[in-house]
Amino acid sequence: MKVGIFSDTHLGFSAGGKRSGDALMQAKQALQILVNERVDCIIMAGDFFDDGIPTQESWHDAFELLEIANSAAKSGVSVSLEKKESKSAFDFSGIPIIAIHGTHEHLSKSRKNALDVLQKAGSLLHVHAAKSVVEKVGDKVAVFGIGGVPEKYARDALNAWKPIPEKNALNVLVLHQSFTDFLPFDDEMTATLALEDLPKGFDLVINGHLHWSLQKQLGTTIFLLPGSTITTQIKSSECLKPKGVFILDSKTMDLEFKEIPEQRKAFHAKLKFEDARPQKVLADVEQEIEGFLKQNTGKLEPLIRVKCIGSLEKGFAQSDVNFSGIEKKFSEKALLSLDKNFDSADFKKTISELRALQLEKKSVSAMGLDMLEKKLLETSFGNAFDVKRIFELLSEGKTEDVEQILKAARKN
Ligand SMILES: [Mn+2]
Repeated sequence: MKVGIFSDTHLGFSAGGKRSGDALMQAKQALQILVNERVDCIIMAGDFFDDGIPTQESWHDAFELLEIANSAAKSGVSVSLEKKESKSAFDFSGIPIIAIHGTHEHLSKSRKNALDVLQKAGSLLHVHAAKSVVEKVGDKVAVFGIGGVPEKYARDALNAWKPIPEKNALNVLVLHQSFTDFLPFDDEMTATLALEDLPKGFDLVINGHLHWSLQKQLGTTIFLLPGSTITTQIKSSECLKPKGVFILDSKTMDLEFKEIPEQRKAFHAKLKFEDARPQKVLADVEQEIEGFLKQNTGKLEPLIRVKCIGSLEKGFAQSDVNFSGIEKKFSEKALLSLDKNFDSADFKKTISELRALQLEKKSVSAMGLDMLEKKLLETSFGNAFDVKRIFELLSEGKTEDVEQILKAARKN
């Protein structure tokens, strides 16, 4: 069997911004590659949408995208979904897509998430803490999926589920989390899972969430990060390889990478200065941008991120480095993201300040949820109920529902 793999399409990303069309444009090419390669089934590893509650426009994008697989010629496989004791056949048109939700689509247990809606529409199969078996004469692939959850619950969620590989099948585990092995520093708040925590006996483990692509052999298991189909944050790890899809041959276990033909290239540089004058910084940044523009082979204006660190000559402050001239000069040629973070005697960044900056990158709702969780831990409620649900209800103004949940929690 040929299994197509893609992840993190982030439909709706940068809505209204300069890159508003990128997510759909690149995802359509990704899916088209898999259809052209006549894969038998397709696995999607989460973050199909950029938002947990997609906009009308994002739904439109989703159906436009999925139609590519849904209207393709049938591959002749049968697909079933097994969750706990129940087993049902998935009635699909075209080439079946087996998907998990990502951290972006994650909602509290009591709610239907965006992928549940797509499954109801027959567009894909949403597998969460469940197994889907794909069969074609003499060939069987068992896909075990678990959707993305907040990192601090990831380890517990995986341990509670305990997927057991099938005999006489190719066993694939699909998840959507961070792994401590891939973090630049040890930070318990951003990942609880390590590669060694992965359940054993799987032939292939596919992990979404991390947007760069990587393939790693773990004993008899192939660990694959398919990477996203779009660059959301311009990180150095993401700029090294182009975006694309993977195709697995279930017989030979060969994994082939296919690049998305028309994609917005991303470049990243970190320039380090020592006692430099602002003029020198600006000249170097400009030279770096020129170099990247020469390297850009794509038709689209590239994403270029340049970060300047180090120190400025005595008497100069960070505010003396003004990028506005450069931004104007290249405004038609590239999407620039220029950043400066110089050390200076009167403005030394402490670790805690950096952490605070990192926190600021979180969405307002994520920060709000964190605060609510912290406050609740200080009360007698502790973690007696689903905080995310409470937060959602509070933000929708449904205080009466919140009161009821709190009353019920007090009884327990
Ligand atoms: Mn993602």
